[in-house]
Amino acid sequence: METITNKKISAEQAIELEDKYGAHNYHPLPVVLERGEGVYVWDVDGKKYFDFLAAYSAVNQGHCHPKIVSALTEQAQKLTLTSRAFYNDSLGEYEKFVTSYFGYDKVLPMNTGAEGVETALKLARKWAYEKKGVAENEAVVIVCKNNFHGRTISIVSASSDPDARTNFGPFTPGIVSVEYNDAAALAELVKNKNVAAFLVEPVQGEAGVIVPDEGYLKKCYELCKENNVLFIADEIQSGLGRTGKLLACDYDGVHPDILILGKALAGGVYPVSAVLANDEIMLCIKPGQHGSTYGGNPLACKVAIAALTVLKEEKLVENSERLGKVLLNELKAIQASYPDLIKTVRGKGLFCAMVINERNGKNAWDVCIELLKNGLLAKPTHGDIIRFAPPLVITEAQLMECVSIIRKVVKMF
Ligand code: IF1
Repeated sequence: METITNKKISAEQAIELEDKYGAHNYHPLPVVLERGEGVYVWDVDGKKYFDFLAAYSAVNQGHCHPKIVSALTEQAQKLTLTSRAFYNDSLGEYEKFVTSYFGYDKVLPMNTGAEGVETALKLARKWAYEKKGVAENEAVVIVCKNNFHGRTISIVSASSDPDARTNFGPFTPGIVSVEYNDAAALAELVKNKNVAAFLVEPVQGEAGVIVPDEGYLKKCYELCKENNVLFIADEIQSGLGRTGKLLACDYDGVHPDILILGKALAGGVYPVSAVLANDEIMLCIKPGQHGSTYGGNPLACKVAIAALTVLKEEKLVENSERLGKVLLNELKAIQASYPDLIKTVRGKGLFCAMVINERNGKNAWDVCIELLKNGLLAKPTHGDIIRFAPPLVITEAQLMECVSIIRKVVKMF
């Protein structure tokens, strides 16, 4: 096999290399990308696509946003990583910026979303033992059925998805499931004095953009307050403008006790996650009790400040709210024209999903292949659901172009 220098690689070569040398833990759509800008990505043959997945809501600010990229490249010439063994000139500035941006006393900086979720779980347990007085090793965390919070063993211990759990046991104890969007069921479970926290996605992403009833989050938050249980919101995918509000919790006016962010916190340029909480909770973790080599590194700090600044300066939350309504209405109109192919559509802001009726052997994957051929990238989840979540920088004209592609493809089926 010839060595791959800077010679252009063909799509087939790229796929072959991944197949031969990479773990087979994904089944990607047959497209090999080499460039991204705003709502667009290009494959190695120069074909242009609308990216309607936005890297699972990590590129809300659009691909390779110049302001975020330059924050990265500028800092990369100065100081990339000190570890937390020493102070540096970037972390404190970022911590002040992000805590005032979301209204919390403190932030614990991590890298991936899963690390953020794990950190939140450790924080909640610590608080339960040291503040709530739960007996040692008795703390319970309540999670929702059909959740997705990441891929670590403790997180998949909380999953109800066989693909996520099978043959990854034994599982972490102290985790109880509750039906999503069912505050009455939660009311029963939070009476247990050993409950430390309730962990919830304000909109369930992987489950297929499941938007709970209005008031559900508020009711859950109140139940948590009444029972001295921490309300933890995993806004890694639903946050940062995706649903048309800065946080999806904002629809119910809920300020989570612990807020977990990731993905678009760094605009797809670098892995950055964050756990935010007030002192009463955050200071339960003492020096040496938790950390990470890269957590809060100078690169991450500068990139995150730029990503959050872009979100505000370019009014991406407002754009998501306005165009999300347009997208959902257009998808509803398409569904009404093709009810036998499309079971339902749903969404909040630029976070939408279409549920396909599998028929004559055609499923969501086949629809996504046709969308790809027509210049729009979207990925099916759980077999019959197609998620439509473009970068929040999309314009109305671009959105309408995408709607016509979706309509054209649906018509073909
Ligand atoms: C994959 C989807 C999956 C998340 C929420 C935590 C995490 C995620 C709400 C963990 C990550 C990613 C992971 C990626 C595909 C994508 C995903 F939901 F977005 F579609 F898998 F379910 N909380 N979601 O959505 O964050 O550790 O990945 O940074 O694993 O295939 P991470």
